[in-house]
Amino acid sequence: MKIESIATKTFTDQKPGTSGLRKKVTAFRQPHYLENFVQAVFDVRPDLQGGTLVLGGDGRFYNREAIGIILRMAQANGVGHVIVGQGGILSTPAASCLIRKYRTQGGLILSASHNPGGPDADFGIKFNMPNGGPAPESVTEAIYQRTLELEHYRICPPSGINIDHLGEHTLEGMKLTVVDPVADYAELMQSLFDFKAMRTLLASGLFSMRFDAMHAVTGPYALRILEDLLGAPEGTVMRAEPLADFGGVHPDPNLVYAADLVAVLNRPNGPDFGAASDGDGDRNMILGSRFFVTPSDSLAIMAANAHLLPGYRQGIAGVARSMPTSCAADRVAEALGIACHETPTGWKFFGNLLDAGAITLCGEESFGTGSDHVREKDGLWAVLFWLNLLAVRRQSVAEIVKEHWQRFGRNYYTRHDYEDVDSDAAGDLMQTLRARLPELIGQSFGPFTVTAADDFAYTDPVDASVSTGQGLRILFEEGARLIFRLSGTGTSGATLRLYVERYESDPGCLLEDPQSALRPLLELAESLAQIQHYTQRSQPDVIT
Ligand code: VG1
Ligand code: CO
Repeated sequence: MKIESIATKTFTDQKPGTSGLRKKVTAFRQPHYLENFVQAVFDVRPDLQGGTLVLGGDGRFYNREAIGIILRMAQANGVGHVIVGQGGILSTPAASCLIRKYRTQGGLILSASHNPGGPDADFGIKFNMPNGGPAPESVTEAIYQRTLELEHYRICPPSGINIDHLGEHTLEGMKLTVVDPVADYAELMQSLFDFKAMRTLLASGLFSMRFDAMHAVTGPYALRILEDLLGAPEGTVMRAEPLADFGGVHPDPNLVYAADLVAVLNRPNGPDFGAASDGDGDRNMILGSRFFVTPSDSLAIMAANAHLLPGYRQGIAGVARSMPTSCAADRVAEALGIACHETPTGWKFFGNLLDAGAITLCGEESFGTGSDHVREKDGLWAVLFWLNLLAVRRQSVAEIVKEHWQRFGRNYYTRHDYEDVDSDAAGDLMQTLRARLPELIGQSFGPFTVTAADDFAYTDPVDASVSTGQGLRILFEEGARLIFRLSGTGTSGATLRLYVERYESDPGCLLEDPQSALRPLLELAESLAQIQHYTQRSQPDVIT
């Protein structure tokens, strides 16, 4: 077998962020850039030699080219077997499913998730562990350190293999299996949810739904599961065809970027249930007729209702949420007598808790929910969870949420994003606020008294690893919170995220608009952090 050892140069910017390495396509296309990162992965994961690697991505621009390069490098690095999704397609949760099901040594997932795609937009790559989950910080750090010292990478000449052809291929020294990207995932979903009940609901004539795949990876998954297996009428899945540039839109399922879907759900006599997923299929947005379910509430409602669904009938062991996610799930956990863990932002922090059986469900405010069925957040899983719940409870989405608030109280919640802000200015804002935190404790601002203020740090209860600098928290009496964080997934400038929460238990005050219910806290955030001054913006770019 011909293996070339290519002399390379070092790039100093290959430190993975919240979810892998994300850069502009133009950065990835620099000579040796992708290759260096991939070689670093092979170097720090020696068990891939002779082992099996899962490979796929969300179909965005550069996906195919990158897969071609990675296959040649896998061959040169002695990987025994690669399982690749047909056409190079795998949603992030489907990749996690394959890694686990076939007991592989890990996977490489190509995606920049909800970031736009195309020649001038974003690309990304991340390594997932044998448990199917994103590599923990210790491993991403080792990969990064390796990129700083690497001098050569190994690659084989192109093999001419066609990844559109399903089945087994043999390359020199390596087996390659091209799999249907949907089949194993669809089978897993059928083991968790009551497909018969959902089919009956969809055939009842009393219910309709719409799913927006946003021209991203979930199109083929949603068509197969919702339209073929569950019998939803043709057209239920909109924007179903994956496109390399997602049709020019942000494949991010929120009220701003999925405005078309929102408009459909707001129509008189529109569908009863609406949902969308992101570029790589791990996020979800849940809508009812003229009704939006905040992701933090979605997690809490899932926890409170999981026992009604086949895959979770035995009850849930515990829940976890990322720190900025609202505390709605905590109240459910308390009522159920189970633990609620608070982790830093990013799915990689849930892995140990899931592996240890400490939690069954977990979620983030950023439109991510999931369970122990895989080790990634899972968009379509969340949609099926809700659909199954609607079939069991025979109530509307809004009724289920409002009943939940009546029982547990409501955690009013919003996130304001200031995108592509000057990096130094964003850093200054954070640094200035961080320095002020100690003096805030005990102070009152109108009705809000600060009980704690810190820079969030997390000690993993399973392996005792410590992660610091995970976001500035200002906590007030009676469950109000302000959180400031800088994004770790952006590719230009800095993105400041402000998360605002307030708990309300008065049954007469549960139906306000979150922006007005949170107005006093938003004003307090501005006065404490001088957001307008630092960002030079009078308003956030995105409100969710
Ligand atoms: C964002 C979200 C975070 C999520 C991450 C990856 O990170 O806030 O909750 O886990 O994206 O999601 P950040 O660092 O930009 O705030 V995805 O769908 O991009 O894999
Ligand atoms: Co995603």
